[in-house]
Amino acid sequence: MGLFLKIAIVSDLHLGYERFREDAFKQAEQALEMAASSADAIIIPGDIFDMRVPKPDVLAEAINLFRNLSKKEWRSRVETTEAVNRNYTSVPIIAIPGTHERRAQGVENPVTLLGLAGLLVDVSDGYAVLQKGDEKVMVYGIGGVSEERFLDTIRKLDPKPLQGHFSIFMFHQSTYELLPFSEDFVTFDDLPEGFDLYVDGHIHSRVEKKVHGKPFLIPGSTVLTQLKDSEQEEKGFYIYDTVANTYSFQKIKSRAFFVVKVDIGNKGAEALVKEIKESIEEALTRGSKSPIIRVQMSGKLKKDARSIDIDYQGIIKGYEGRAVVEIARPGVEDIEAITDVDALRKGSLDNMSVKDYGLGIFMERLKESKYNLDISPTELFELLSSETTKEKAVKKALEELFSN
Ligand SMILES: [Mn+2]
Repeated sequence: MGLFLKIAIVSDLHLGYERFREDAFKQAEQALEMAASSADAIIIPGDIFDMRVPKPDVLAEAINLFRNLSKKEWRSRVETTEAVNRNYTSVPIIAIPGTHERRAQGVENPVTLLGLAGLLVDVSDGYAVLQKGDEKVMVYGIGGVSEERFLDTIRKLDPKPLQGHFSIFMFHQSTYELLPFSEDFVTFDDLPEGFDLYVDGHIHSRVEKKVHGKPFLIPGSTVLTQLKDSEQEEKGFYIYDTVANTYSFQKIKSRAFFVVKVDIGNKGAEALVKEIKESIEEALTRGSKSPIIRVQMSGKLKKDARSIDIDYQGIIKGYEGRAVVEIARPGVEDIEAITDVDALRKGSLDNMSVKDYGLGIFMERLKESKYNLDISPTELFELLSSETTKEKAVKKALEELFSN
């Protein structure tokens, strides 16, 4: 009959990501176009955009991308929706906002805008039903919320599968099994029961697990963002066959990323520079076009050698056009490195985003100062980080804090 439904799961596109803006766009475009030509529908568990308030040119990029997809001859269509926002299309592209798009409550986010424009279906806090012939698929979505509110949100919404439908539960959060360092994270058991497939975003590397005996999939991001060891794997997306209950990972052409380790081990400045260059040259022989190479150093220089004598910027510049080089020095405050070290200290995997790390520090400090106010710390964090100028953010937060 050929009526099986193939669902592509594409996540964390991070359009507008400043550092690798073109990679973000090209790799998102490639993943979505491949998905559109090989699947009957696309679901996106969050972080289409890298920021809550994308600039008009980033919005234009996204609009063009999704408009092209919506013109395709789709073999399935969205028949019904029951979500917070109204639906304006039958094109089978279903999404939720993620943490990067998350804004203070009651403020529109950019994924909702794409939904309003009829370019995709925003299934926040509700569901959509896809149909192809007799085959029906239901997708229930909960957009990214602060971690400590997620369990309450599940309880309040009480998501249930639909009878006679292949039912998918889609969300964008951390889970305790994958990141065992915060009691705020839900466990697999907390997720609603009875769905045929669980799909999560947020984590930028690939995950395949089981929840309530059913597949749980995270495709990872389509663009490199955190430059961690775990991001050296190939990028791509999943295609899930809802009749055979099988899935496969489809790779995209993404910029290669290599982490090379250099032991400073009592070297002098000159010897260290030589070793850094050799390790970069070695990575360049692996045959990728303009890869990102992160040099991870450990150890100390020999006694009378000074780090200041090493022209790291000169080394980086020397590879321009051939590679994007990043040199992580020990002892230099590098947020990603701190995140890694901290996550390791807490015995977790290295999958935490910088934002979550920032939020973690914020919560800890508030706890130390015995914070006790009506507004939740994460709401406060959202308020403080939702404005582009510090003055406005502080003003807004103060208003919120002292309005009663
Ligand atoms: Mn993300």
